[in-house]
Amino acid sequence: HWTISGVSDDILDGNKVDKTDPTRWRLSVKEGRQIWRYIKDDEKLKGLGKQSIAEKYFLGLDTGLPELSKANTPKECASKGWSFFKSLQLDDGHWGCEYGGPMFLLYGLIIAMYITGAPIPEEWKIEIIRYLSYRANKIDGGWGIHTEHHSTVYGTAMNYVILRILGMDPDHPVAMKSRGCLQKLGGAIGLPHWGKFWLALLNCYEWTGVNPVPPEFWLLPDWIPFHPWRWWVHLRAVYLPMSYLYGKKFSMPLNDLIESLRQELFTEPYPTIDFGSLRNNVSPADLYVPHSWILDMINPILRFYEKYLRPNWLSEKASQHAYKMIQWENENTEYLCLGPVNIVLHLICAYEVEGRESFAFQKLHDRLQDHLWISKEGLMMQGTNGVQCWDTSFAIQAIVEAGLIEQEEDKETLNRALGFLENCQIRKETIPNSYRQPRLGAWPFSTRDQGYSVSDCTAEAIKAVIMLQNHCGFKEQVSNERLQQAIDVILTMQNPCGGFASYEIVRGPKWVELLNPAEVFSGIMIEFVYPECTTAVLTGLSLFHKAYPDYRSEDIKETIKRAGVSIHTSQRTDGSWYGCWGICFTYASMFALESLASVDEVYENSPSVQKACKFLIGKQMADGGWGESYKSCETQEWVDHEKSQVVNTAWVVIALMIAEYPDKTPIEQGIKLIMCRQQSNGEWIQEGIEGVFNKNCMISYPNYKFYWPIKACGMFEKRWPSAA
Ligand code: LAN
Repeated sequence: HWTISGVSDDILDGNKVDKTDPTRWRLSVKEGRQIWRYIKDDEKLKGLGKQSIAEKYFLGLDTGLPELSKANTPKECASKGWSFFKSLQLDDGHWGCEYGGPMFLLYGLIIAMYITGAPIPEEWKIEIIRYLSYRANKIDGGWGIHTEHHSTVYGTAMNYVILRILGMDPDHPVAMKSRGCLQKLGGAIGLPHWGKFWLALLNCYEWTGVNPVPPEFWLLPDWIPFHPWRWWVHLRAVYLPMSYLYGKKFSMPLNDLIESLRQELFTEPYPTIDFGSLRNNVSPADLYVPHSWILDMINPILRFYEKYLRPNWLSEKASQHAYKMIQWENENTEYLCLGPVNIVLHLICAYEVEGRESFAFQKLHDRLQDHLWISKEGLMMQGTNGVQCWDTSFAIQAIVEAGLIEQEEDKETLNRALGFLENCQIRKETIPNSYRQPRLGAWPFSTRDQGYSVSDCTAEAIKAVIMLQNHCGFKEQVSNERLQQAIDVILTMQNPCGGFASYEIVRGPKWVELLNPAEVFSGIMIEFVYPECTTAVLTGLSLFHKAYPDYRSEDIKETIKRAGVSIHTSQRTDGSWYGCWGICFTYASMFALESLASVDEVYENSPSVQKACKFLIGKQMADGGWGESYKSCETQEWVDHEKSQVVNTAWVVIALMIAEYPDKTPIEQGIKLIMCRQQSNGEWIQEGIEGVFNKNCMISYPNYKFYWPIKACGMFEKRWPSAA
């Protein structure tokens, strides 16, 4: 028996939805593992004591931090920002955040739990309903592929399904409004591939209407240029359990709710729908990457094979092989899996093959909560199991570069952050032959358990470690030998063109992208060389080389040289760089200019730096700031945000300073904007979303609004000290 205090929240036009008592949520962290628990028991709650400042902040409660006077100088602004941000550090030394944005993650969790009969905790139900209700678009009640997107069939149909599984009545105003939106968009027949696939698992769509995902691809010889081992890790990881379930044509048994959903999701009666003719039918509101003609040719061939040629033994063999690889992925990631999409598919596979009582099912089930985060708007599923390592590396670098290590307390904070990075470094190889990049010594994006090496995450962590241990005299926690291991991994990751991709070297030819079946994501089939990854590696290697000139000196110099070439070739004619992981030109251009400066290319001596600065200066807004819309990522051309953004402004200001842009005025104007947006307790308020993947889906980096402005102000102060 437990209480739902706040009782209800007003959402949209006075509609009420339940909420839990925010003071009962507690975040526990261990080695980066973040688990939010709802404490129902009063005694236990008392035993746990008061909520921390961080917990209160994340839940939108009053943190009780003092109101300070407005900062008068960039230095004051940086220190005030730091004193706020410092108080959000978690017990194990890292910084956490809600890693939201994508609106296509929760449905996998809820459908998978529903199919497998895993009980969904009451507090999850309440808070997920609240989150979705808050996040519904005000105009039409639907959802897009991410939180700032227009309503699409994918977002609306799948999130509607969640509401219904979690027990929302179809006559509830929130459900009615979103259903109205779905009907207007033409109903669930316009879903992209993944949506159709998941509804087929739920028995709300016929398998005849889903384009093939044959497990047999895994049995092809490795030399085939489009063999799945050559695909981008994320597509590969999602395709694997999908192909298993597709091979089995798995569907849950029909029940009343499913019968009812079959009526609610479509505009025509379910039995009259000709699913076979709808495989390629995707609503215009959703479609981002239309099929290539090659894909449209291959799909019917695959269907023909399935229907008339496929021997049973072969599909059985393929399924078994796929399941073996699913087990490898489970073990390689301590059952966390690469991300939120494949873990929930793995759960269904483990249920199908080994049953609910099995070790695999239990372990995966336990790891679901690693992907959840509670905010003031409710419970969401995150893009990964967190941003632990990435945020902590940047936080350290920002504080060092802002010159903010002044008191003993700062040292302690950073010492704990360094300890966290030490803990995060990957120290074990994967199961042999599991198609993985060597990872010993690398750093991941989130936690060591997740265990996927990423080129730029490794480079940023190396930078943070060197700054503290070698430049600021911190006690060594990461040994030289282990730093060298990290360098060794990075050196395995350079591509022939000199650039770096995200998790692995590029394994397949570019034309494989023509097989992209996803319809809503671009650049998903294979790894590409990304300017941000290349620049991070270049800066990391330069810093390492200066600190350890004797270690693999020739290899490093050569790698740096070739990376430099790649950065120059990826510069666009207008002088900017297109950002693949942050929004957008401001993000990539900052990293690019930082890396060029690390090899002594600055405004004075480099025409490409001059061009880049000119580009950035040309985008300054009347209030002195910079603001870039997420539409830049979609259209690949600069689109102004309607308002200047603190984070974009910080990126540009940092870029201009690192590039040694000669005119102080625009930089100072940017700094003033950052200062005037700071709140009296030292924080900055969340503005537009900051990150992106696959060109079409945005994702938030809430800690960017802290460490980038702090770094910008601190760097400004170092260059132009304010009069004491
Ligand atoms: C991320 C987050 C971090 C990001 C950076 C380190 C910033 C980047 O420089 C390299 C790529 C990487 C690691 C990255 C890749 C794609 C991710 C994992 C994400 C954007 C977070 C979520 C996204 C993942 C693909 C979401 C699930 C969706 C699918 C289409 C499978």
